[in-house]
Amino acid sequence: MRNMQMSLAPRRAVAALAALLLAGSVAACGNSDTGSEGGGDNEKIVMGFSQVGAESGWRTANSTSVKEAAAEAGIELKFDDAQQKQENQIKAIRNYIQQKVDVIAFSPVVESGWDTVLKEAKDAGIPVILTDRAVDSADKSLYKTFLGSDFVKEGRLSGEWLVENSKDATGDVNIVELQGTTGSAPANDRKEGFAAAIAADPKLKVIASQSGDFTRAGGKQVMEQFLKAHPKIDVLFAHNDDMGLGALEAITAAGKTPGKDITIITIDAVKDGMQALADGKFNFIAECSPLLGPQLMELAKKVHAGEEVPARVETEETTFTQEQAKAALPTRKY
Ligand code: GYE
Repeated sequence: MRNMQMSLAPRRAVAALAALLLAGSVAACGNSDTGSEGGGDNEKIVMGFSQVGAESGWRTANSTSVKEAAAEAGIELKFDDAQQKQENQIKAIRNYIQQKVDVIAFSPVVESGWDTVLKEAKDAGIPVILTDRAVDSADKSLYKTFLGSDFVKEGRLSGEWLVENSKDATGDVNIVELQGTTGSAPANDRKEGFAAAIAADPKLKVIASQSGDFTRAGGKQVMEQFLKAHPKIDVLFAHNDDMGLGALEAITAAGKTPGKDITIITIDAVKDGMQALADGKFNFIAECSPLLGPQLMELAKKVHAGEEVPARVETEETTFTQEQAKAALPTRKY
């Protein structure tokens, strides 16, 4: 661990001096003390990263992005897959604290229950960056920044599309909802944003809403139950592509045509989801970008150098219709 107490002004002065020396000759190379204390490049930043799991295509793309960006940025990455369990994440974070890593980054599987371990990191002087998902801790000093999407907006955009495309429908429009992992920020927020948007039209009714845990298997299984319990389902709103893809199997097996008999709205826009959209099986996707790695590494460097970072860094995203998916697919990276 480097000395993080050093104030910015002397560090800048040292950096400027080092630059001068480097410009003139190779003299600066000999002075390793100056290099390391000045936040120089000869000591690698060590990041401990606790990932949620490998539950979806989004998650796989996110893990790849983090690993690639760390290598690119010259950051040594310790990576742990928590298999969707909060206790595993807490264990991993405690390990990182013990190992005295420079920065801890993690994507919290659920929103609550983090205060104790975050306090431990803070007391150890290790900055924490939240990536992808948020925590509900009242004490915002427990982490430096939160990098990720606006999940409420994703839900709202999904709902607004449905309002717009249900204008001509007569009678009730029955919606079933496949929620993400119970207690997770994206499940809570997408549900909230969607509900707020569809409130604009009283004929839009959520008749069933249950967690499919963000997995294909979960989506398939819960959709089977929905189809058995409800003879008239007009719309499926799935909190991610993978659950929507799992649900496709259940819908087809029930003798219905996805995208026609049942309108399907999902979130993420990973390749398989975009393919389903282009093929006419999905009807609309609100994008959620998993490519957070480069921004995360940049924030880690700044936080490690003691620089100020914004409390919230939002990902830029769009939405896709079937036609837009066809156009975007050939150049889609994930
Ligand atoms: O939408 C889903 C994944 O936290 C934004 O987690 C992420 C969500 C993503 O399992 O596919």
